[in-house]
Amino acid sequence: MRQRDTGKIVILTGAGISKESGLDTFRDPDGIWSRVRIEDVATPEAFVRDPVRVHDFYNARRERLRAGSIEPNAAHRALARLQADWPDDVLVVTQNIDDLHERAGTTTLIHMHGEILQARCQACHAVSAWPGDMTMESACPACTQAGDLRVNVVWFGEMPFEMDRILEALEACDLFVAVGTSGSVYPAAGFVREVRMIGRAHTAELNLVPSEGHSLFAERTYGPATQVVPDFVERLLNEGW
Ligand code: BJW
Repeated sequence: MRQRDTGKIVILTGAGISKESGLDTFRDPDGIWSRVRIEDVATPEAFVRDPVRVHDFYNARRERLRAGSIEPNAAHRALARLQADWPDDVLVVTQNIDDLHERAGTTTLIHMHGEILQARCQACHAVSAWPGDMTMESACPACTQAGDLRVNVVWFGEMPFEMDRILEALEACDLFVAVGTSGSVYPAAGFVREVRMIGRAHTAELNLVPSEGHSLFAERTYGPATQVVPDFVERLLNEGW
């Protein structure tokens, strides 16, 4: 393991890190929100109104994720390597619901917007692994009740997961890095402000193009994640920040 002087690192990732693995982003011109409306598939109201449509939307994305061609890319692997080298100091907070960070080897990871490969029972609140299709007939593995399962993701208007743990890590960090996120969805979009308010940490944005909050980052590097993330990690491991 390499040694260095200081610091805790929080890395926030978004859909851009999985783009070169073959998964769509949301707000790019060819992104998911160019094909479906948020109000139809990604709110609790949409699920009440038309659960079959919402299940179908996530079933199709689950099937895509399971396709043999979808693998972690060099950016996921670089973050896993950073965490393996500095296991006590690196927390990855992802907005992504895919499992590519885990498959790359990242272990200290928060899925703040949930996981598409999990089901949550609205009757007993149990969370279960759910690799296949989900329908209105699907039964909860814990309470056996059918018809109450939903995908375990965070829709608009719902509270993201593990916010207390995330805010604590942001307060304690010395380096905050945002990778592949447009900075348009809160509370994640506000993390850089939280970190700056405390005033100690270095902040870096790695993205294809400047995000909405780009001017808040002290350091900005633009290019495909598979190039800029491994370069950034190599620099961190060799020179620190
Ligand atoms: C590349 C690349 C390559 C491409 N390499 N880069 C008014 C003001 C402020 C807030 C609100 C408001 N009205 C409502 C709100 C709150 C709302 C919100 O933020 N709305 C905004 C639209 C304004 N937020 C919420 O409701 C959240 N909950 C909440 O706030 O609870 C209350 C609370 C209060 C206080 C504290 C804490 C909580 C919940 C948000 C849930 C978001 N859910 C989704 C769907 C999840 C399930 C699913 O996947 O279907 O999460 S929406 C979608 O957006 C998904 C993503 O995680 C999220 C962020 O998107 P992301 O990852 O940034 O993707 P893109 O596509 O936007 O950007 C990709 C970037 O990658 C781009 O910049 C590209 O350039 C780049 N890129 N290729 C590197 N190869």
